[in-house]
Amino acid sequence: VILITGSSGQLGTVLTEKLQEKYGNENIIATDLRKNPTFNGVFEALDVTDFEAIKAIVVKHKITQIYHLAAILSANGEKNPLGTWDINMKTFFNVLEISKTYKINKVFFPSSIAVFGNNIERSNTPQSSNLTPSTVYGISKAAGENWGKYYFDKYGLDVRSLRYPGVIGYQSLPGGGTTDYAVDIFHKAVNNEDFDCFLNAETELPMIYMDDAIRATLELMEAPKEKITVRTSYNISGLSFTPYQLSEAIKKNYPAFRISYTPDFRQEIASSWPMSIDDSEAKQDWNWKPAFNIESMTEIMLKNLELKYKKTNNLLI
Ligand code: VAH
Repeated sequence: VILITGSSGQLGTVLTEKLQEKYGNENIIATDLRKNPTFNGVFEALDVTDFEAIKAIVVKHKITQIYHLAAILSANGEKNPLGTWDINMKTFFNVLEISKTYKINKVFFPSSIAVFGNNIERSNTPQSSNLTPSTVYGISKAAGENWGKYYFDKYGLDVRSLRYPGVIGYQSLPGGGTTDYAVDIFHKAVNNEDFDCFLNAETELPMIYMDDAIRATLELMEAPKEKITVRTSYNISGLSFTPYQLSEAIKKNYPAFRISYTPDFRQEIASSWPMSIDDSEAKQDWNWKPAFNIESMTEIMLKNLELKYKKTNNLLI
């Protein structure tokens, strides 16, 4: 039985559904502070900073695997650095300790390209780069990766992790990240609105389409244990583009679409991150290969959001 924290979040919403499809609704226990109104399945309200509350759920549902997705993202994290550190670390320590005590089979910890900071090779950033994160979110992810490895080395806890690029999907909205623009832009485009981007036109960042992000997660978690040679967190790549390139891809479908640029504090964060990622280790160890490029992603995002907004508008009428 699988426990997911952060199940109402951007990634959690879609990952929960995929896990339900794969293992059956009754074997997936979704948890978050609040339930998604549309969620179907077993849900428990949970504040992951509450050790006793997680423990109770683990015992009650005889949990064997945990996907710990709850966290504060990069941009929001900068508004309250110490609070973010507390939440991101306390929740993960709770998960690690409970997993050790109750002999959880596998734990998934999402890391991020935010672990990288200035002084890296920004193109094709290698797995083994020096980690000098520029945000408290990145610092918490870099620390988390190492704690995961520590629990594996010392206690044999099977913690697995990916360094996600910015995740782009139509099913859910991101909350407070630096890569959020790449989702917001699609919502504006299908509503025939202009988009003002908080990064400048040339800011190239690593991104990944939601289906690829979910597939990478499941492939990593299903890989035979002996294949996992990276116990901190795997670099994975999807695609890379700038806001300008994305707007051009959107214009092929929406010729009237207009983008403007008003960089804010998030520009500095983005400028410290890689532009693209070298994921040789993930390729080698568990055959990672992304399937989406900017054209196929743009097409599928626009099509699905058009359908979504059409449905909501019909309901409103
Ligand atoms: C953020 N989307 O912007 C997250 C991510 C690639 C960065 O971890 O904070």
